[in-house]
Amino acid sequence: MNQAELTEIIYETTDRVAQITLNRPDKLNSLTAKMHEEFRLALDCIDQDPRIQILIIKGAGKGFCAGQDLSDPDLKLNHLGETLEINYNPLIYRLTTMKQIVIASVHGVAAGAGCNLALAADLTIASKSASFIQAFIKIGLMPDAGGTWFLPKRIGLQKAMGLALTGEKITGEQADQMGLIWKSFDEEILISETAQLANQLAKMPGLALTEIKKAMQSSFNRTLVEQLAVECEAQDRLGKTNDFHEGVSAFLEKRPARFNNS
Ligand code: LHQ
Repeated sequence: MNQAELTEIIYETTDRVAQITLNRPDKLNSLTAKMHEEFRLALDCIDQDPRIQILIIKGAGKGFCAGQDLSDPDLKLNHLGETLEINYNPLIYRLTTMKQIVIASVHGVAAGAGCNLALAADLTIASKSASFIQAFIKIGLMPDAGGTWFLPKRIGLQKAMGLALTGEKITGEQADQMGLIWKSFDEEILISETAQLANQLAKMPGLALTEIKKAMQSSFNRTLVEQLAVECEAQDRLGKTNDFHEGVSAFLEKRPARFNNS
């Protein structure tokens, strides 16, 4: 992909970590059809780059993302389902099923579909002062982009209903305490904590990270017996990897493991 083609996101890679920055700071990084198109191009690049193990998603400027750009001329107001089908649903599905671990790093506002984009990550981290808002009800809509799926599963039906029905804002610190996100940090250290988490995961055995993601993300539609069988098959695959043998050898030899994703 030619970086010059990108005007609404920034795509960067360093070693095993890719980063997508939503880049319309004047409009609180609200999502346009063009931004979705660029997002897809960046995800295609990640698919084609076997080195990438971690994806960070963040926002430029003062916030993460204010959801759909309500003034985007490409948005067909009488056909919202079409926009969801073409842009949002494939994006959310792709993030939750891609083999890389996705980290959303949220500062400032995450509202509407922007909030649910952040929740679609495998790990969502935020500044304590960030705002998570299911803003949809204020404009006569309901949560989309996976909101009605993520919220009850993470925080239970009552809190999910409360957030969706009232559109009440919660801070990053409250989201952390409710179990909506992984962790919250003081704003000054969010960037360094994001990098630290990404680098920590980038050094881990990638095949195992992917098996964890696949098993967890798909667990909700299975019984315990079915899930035990999924674990059995996946663990059997992992037991045959070089990384498992390296992990055990390193443990027995009391040295750090050197994983190579094979
Ligand atoms: C925006 C937006 C925005 C355009 C701030 N659009 N300009 C998906 C697909 C298909 C169908 C429909 O639904 C969906 C789901 C959705 O996501 S629907 C949209 C859900 N989002 C919202 O309703 C949030 C709307 N924004 C707000 O309520 C406020 O901007 C929040 C509370 C997010 C932030 O407030 P402030 O910090 O006071 O910032 P601001 O309002 O001054 O915004 C800064 C600028 O960004 C401003 O532009 P301007 O040119 O006036 O300086 C806003 O107009 C613009 N902006 N959100 N969603």
